[in-house]
Amino acid sequence: MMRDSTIAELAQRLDECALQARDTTKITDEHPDMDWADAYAVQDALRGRQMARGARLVGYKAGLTSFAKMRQMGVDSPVFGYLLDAHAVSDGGDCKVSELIHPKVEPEIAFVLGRELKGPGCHIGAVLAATDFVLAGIEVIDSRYRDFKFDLKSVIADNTSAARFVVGGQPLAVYGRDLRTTGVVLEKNGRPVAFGAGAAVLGHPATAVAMLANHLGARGESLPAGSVVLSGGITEAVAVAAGDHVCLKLQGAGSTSLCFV
Ligand code: 0L1
Ligand code: MG
Repeated sequence: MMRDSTIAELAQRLDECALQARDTTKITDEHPDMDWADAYAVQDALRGRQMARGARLVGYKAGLTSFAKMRQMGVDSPVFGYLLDAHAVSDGGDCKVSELIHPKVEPEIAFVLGRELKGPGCHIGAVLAATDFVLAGIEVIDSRYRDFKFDLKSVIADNTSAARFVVGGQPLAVYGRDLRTTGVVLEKNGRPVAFGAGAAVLGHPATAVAMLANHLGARGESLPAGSVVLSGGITEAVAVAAGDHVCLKLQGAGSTSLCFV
């Protein structure tokens, strides 16, 4: 186990990198013995710092849930993080590139929960029963690590690269809908750049939400009613720069978009 002072120091470093839009080397370079509990302890300390400044927790995310993402990042299991009000961009709104290091976008199915979801023992059925509706979601990821080079423990500490997200305004009920075959098209500057369907995420995106609830349950936490949950990028992440307009179409749920300025 890492010392509390080391955890606090690492959280401070990652927090300052995000605030100042500057990168750092991955923390396992200096702490090769960091374990999974340490990694999530740094993430917790980071969240604690942000909430002490007044941020509000609005949701959670699962990351690296598709084979495309796992292959892109050279890792082999999902990771979990949190979403704050400061991460939210309004639908069609602007995202300032000067506040970020090297942003990329991912097409996601966002779950909005009508009921609390608490592990252990969550499965697809429990997730669908607790889900009010899903929305089209675009996650903007921005690793605080140089050149997006990290291992799983470093990326967990860095809140799984969470930076910004936007969701659409057309809710899609999950009852009677097969989210595995629900398609997405991600467009950059009016051109389609990535396509996929929900099954790209662990066979069914609700599986990612169940894994997240079970992960939180093991730590004494749950997914509260009203949470938004990003279930993971359906395709590889796409790099963006100032001037780009990104739009995601989710079959049956309209679209959502944002402009990088
Ligand atoms: O949401 C994600 O899939 C990102 C997880 C962290 C890895 C990355 O920065 O791509
Ligand atoms: Mg993501």
